[in-house]
Amino acid sequence: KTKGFIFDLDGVIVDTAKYHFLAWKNLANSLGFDFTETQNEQLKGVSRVESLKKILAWGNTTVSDDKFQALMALKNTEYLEFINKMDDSEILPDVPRVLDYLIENNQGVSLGSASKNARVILEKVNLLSKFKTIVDGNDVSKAKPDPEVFLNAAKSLHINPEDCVVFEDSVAGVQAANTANMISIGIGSKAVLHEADYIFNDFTEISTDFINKLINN
Ligand code: G16
Ligand code: MG
Repeated sequence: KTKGFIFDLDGVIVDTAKYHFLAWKNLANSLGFDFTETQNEQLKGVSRVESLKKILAWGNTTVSDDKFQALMALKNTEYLEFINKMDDSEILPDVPRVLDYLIENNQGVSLGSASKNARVILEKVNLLSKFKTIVDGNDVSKAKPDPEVFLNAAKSLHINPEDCVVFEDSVAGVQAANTANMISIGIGSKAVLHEADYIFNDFTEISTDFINKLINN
């Protein structure tokens, strides 16, 4: 049977989550406040606009619409400086093994990311050709935990949501997958991702047996 396997990007395929954190932290510091790594969990998987809204609220700061746009642009410029230095050494462990296994077994492989920089990052790490379809921050209007991005990915693969599996590192993304009626697989810590159907620290813990069960269930 052909199932849909939808991969989140930041924090699942590559550890760009650390670059988002650094860039947002520098921005907050420049505005005169800071936020913690625990607060940062709430930014994962969330769109650029929603992230800045949360950060400004944490700092009890309000800005004009023009300033808001300027701050988003500033953050993205710094983020892109990190991205431009990336290469395939930054692909997270065993991601290529799982991607290649799914492709060899004729499964639908799609990207479902909130990032507007998704294509650039996949090109940098040489994984663009692995994905049959890509749905990213340029294609959706509602940020995770809204299921829009994953429902669009399922549609792009011509596979029913019930036959899709989502790999996610964020709370918002796991919630989006669950709302979309997909199997959610959390990549990261059990303490954070407890709403997921399955949780693994990383792809090295995902066996061929387990993937076969997902394909055949
Ligand atoms: C990612 C990150 C989020 C980030 C969002 C938008 O989503 O997890 O922290 O805010 O993309 O990114 P950009 O500013 O590059 O458009 P995902 O869904 O790939 O984890
Ligand atoms: Mg993510």
